Amino acid sequence: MRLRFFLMACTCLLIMTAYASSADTSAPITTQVQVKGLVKHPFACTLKNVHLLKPETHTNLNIVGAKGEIKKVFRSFKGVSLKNILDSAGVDMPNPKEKGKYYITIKASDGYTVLYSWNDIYNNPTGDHVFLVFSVNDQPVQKDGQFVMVCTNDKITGPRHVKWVESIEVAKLP
Ligand SMILES: Nc1nc2c(c(=O)[nH]1)N[C@H]1C(S)=C(S)[C@@H](COP(=O)(O)O)O[C@H]1N2
Ligand SMILES: [Mo]
Repeated sequence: MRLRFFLMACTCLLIMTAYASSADTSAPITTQVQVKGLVKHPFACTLKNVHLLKPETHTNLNIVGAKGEIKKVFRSFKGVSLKNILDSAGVDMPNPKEKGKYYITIKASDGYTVLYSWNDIYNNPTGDHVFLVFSVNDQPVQKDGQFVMVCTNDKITGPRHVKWVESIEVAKLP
């Protein structure tokens, strides 16, 4: 009887461990964000130097899924604006007539990718609403981190909420 109980307990434990690992779909934590592509000064953004990029604190942002469901609540968050990041790197645009061809891709370590056009960031209110976030609700971003990006004026904020950001790249259409 004791043996049967022991074997049953072992089976339970095994199933639980298997379930826990299959439910863990998180991508590798990234410790730096490469700012690269068509920029004059490529650099790696880290928790050590992010403070040089004028961090801002904002409150009350919900991460909302496609069906309108609230997935996460940011009562407060700290981040640096994508525009400040791009200004530090210096977008390399020899011919300003081609500004409409420039875009910025935000890539995550699981392959998830989001883009902004140069005009979204520099010629539209959206440029004041896109942040590389390193702290949420007074805690460093850990499980989804160390950096996530958000666009706070999106109606549906989920799709352009990027977890595990690993690069910000400026590119240009042919
Ligand atoms: N790196 C990465 N970021 C991602 C995703 C993803 O699969 N990978 N899913 C997106 C989607 S579809 C939504 S709705 C939001 C909210 O997801 P969360 O509840 O997992 O934070 O994250 C977005 N960010
Ligand atoms: Mo989603």
